[in-house]
Amino acid sequence: MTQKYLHLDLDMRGDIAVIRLARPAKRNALGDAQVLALRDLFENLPAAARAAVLYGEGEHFCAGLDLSELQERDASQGLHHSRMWHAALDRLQYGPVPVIAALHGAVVGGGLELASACHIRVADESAFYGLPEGSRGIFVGGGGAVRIPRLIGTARMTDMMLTGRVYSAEEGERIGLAQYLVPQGQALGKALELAGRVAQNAPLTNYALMHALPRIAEQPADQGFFTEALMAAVAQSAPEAKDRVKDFLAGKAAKVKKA
Ligand code: 1HE
Repeated sequence: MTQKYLHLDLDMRGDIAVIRLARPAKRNALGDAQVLALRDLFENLPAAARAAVLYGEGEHFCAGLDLSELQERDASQGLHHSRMWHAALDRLQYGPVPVIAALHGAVVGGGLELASACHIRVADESAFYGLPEGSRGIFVGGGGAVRIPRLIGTARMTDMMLTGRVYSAEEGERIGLAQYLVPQGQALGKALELAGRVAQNAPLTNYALMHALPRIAEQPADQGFFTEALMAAVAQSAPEAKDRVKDFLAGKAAKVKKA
């Protein structure tokens, strides 16, 4: 089943929602209509979805904001435009299922902001990361100022924007922009493999990782420990958790193996 949005499509492969940025002629640049389509798509993911994969058609993941739409905007429109991006990427990050980004080619500007809102990033060797906003006389507006320093630190983001520094795929994996680095052409396959594994987790575990963990990580330690205890109590009380633990004790579940 494929659902078409503007320059965006959604294909259910079993319980994995595979989402494609589909505007290769413009390097998957995101205009307002696509940002709203992304918001709608994540608000209306099919109930059968247990995990999602996001990738870009063509040579690049995403060239960021559609610069052709930027020209005539005043300050108030700019504010609302940024808040629209926030709303859309918030739906993705705090949606119903974990999202795994498969990255290749340009992951720049708003493209990096989009990737940063995903829960796991898999990059192939062709990927490169930049924040050209600095040299275009603008600032990030899609949540990058919040999410990117949490991945790589404020100093590295400042350097990227001040100097136009571009990180390679290898560097990106080393500094924390992507958790996985794979040979060219293999990012989508790896992302689908990981999504298959994520989809087998207890739904409440995935929920806790998406919705509780980032909030706990931002809390003062004392409050964080308390929220963690509440989340742990809720998760372990689910019948599915009890069954999974029983299976392990009965020798029926996989052991943790050396990497
Ligand atoms: C675009 C865009 C775009 C390409 N908006 N049209 N992002 C940027 O500053 C990145 C700008 N793009 C690039 O640096 C390069 O295009 C790429 C490195 C991504 C790809 O290079 P390449 O050689 O494969 O493609 P190209 O020939 O540069 O572009 C192909 C077409 O896509 C061309 O249009 P055409 O009609 O001449 O064929 C380009 O104009 C078009 N194109 N990128 C509009 N971004 C929430 S705030 C976020 C703020 C930002 O994201 S600012 C950073 C914007």
